[in-house]
Amino acid sequence: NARRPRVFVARRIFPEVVAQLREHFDVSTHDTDEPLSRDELIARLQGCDGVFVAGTEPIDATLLAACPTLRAVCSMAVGYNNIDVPAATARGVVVSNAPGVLTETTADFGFALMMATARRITEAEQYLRAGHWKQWSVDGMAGADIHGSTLGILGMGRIGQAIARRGVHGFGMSLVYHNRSRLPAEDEAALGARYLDLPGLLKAADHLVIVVPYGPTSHHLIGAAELALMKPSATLINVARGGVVDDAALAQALAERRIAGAGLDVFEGEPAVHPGLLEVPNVVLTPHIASASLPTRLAMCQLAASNLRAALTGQAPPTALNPEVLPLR
Ligand code: 8YV
Repeated sequence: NARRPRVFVARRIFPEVVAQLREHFDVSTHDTDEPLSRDELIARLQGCDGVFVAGTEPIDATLLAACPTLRAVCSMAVGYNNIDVPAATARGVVVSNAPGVLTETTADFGFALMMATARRITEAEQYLRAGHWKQWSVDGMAGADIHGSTLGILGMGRIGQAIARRGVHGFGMSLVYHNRSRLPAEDEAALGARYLDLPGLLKAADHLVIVVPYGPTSHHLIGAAELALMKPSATLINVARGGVVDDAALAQALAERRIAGAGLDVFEGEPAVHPGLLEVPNVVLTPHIASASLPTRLAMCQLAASNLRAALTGQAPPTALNPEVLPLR
């Protein structure tokens, strides 16, 4: 006799995942890629028990207060800086993210960006397409080596470690890293990883890959002062979040060749991109697609859907961020 829980899917996702949700819930969907405004989202959430989001919808205290029936916020992203988890916890709303399923795919892409940046693949293709390739040149489009160089990882979580494994085992790179906490000694030993403070990491890395979560403590973690510590031959790769890097300072450092290049999948204020980054040649720019292999995007959706199912049927969601709220219900 109990009514089926109501779920709103706030992004266009794979139809088979919506179909799975419909087996358990009354589902309404937003079917275009145009993001909903905050007011539209609040309107669509009235009377809903759960919401499926990506890493983009701002789920803050005001929105939660305006949607009092909401009991579960399930995101298909691993990063959850768009969700105010303490505010959700205070209201008894369970929140989940989607860790694990995108680790290897995102690490593949981080590595691809690093290689494209070091070897100037985008710049070289543009040169070719523009018809500038008329002869061979001894230093034409010559870049930096990956193999045998020093890989610097800022943020040694799941994705950071997956990138580190590729670098060490696949490319014979030596590994330096900085993280809130050190890896266990056996993990450091397995990777030959050297822990450094942030300035030490910036000075040592030939290729710096940023994989830290975004939040108040990582906002503009890399700005002009930090970029100034890097080698002029170094590259910087960001597959974490826009805002961790000060894009204006980075554009300037690239323009002045204070570092050799950057590979960026994420931007402050995306989908807008700092105009200075669009002007410099020594940067590889991609539209936030590090997790975008089809199997991985499907797995991310399915994990978010599993979390919703569990949260709204009284089971433990596989990847809840605040499972402590559940016994309260
Ligand atoms: C998502 C991401 O594509 O998981 C994350 O944190 O940034 C990406 O994998 C994006 O957030 C949309 O869900």
